[in-house]
Amino acid sequence: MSNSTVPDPHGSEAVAASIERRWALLAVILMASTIVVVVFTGLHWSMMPPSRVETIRPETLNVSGEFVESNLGSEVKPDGSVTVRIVAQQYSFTPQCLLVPAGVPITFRATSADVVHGFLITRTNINTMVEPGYISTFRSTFASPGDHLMPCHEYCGTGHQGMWAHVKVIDRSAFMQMAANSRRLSCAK
Ligand SMILES: [Cu+2]
Repeated sequence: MSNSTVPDPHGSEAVAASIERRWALLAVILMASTIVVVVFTGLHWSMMPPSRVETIRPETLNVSGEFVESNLGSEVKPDGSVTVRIVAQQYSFTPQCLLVPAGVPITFRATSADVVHGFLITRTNINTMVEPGYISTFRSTFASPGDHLMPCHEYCGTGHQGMWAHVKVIDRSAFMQMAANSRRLSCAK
């Protein structure tokens, strides 16, 4: 509100400048603290972006290839690790209940048959988007047996709030015994 030709008797220009400096400092502090939080949680929770991009045709998921229904669920690999394959669609996951062993490295492979979905597994750092046309892959190990929920966390339509699955982590030896009798495991009823 100052005029350069008329001296300001109330010193309002100086007041305005100091208030501006204060807000500028606040903005810098906000940005810096946001970056600190992102870096800290990224390192502390070992978050990482998908390590590679694999593509897949969503129209033919249920006809042929890795994500046909008979191939979904948990598979024990020759090296003893476990791969879990999941398909997300409006408004459910297949399988509805994932069965996995504790203390074994698990590779999750998930894709979508229609729109963008996502999921997280409660009380773990597992959290990914699931996009049509791409395979989301990540590895994790469950320390101990237990039950977890796996909700869709990416708004995917009117039935989104009802889209979730269970994850049942069981003892390693019990899991391996079941795996000996079954090609793909899940706890879906
Ligand atoms: Cu969804």
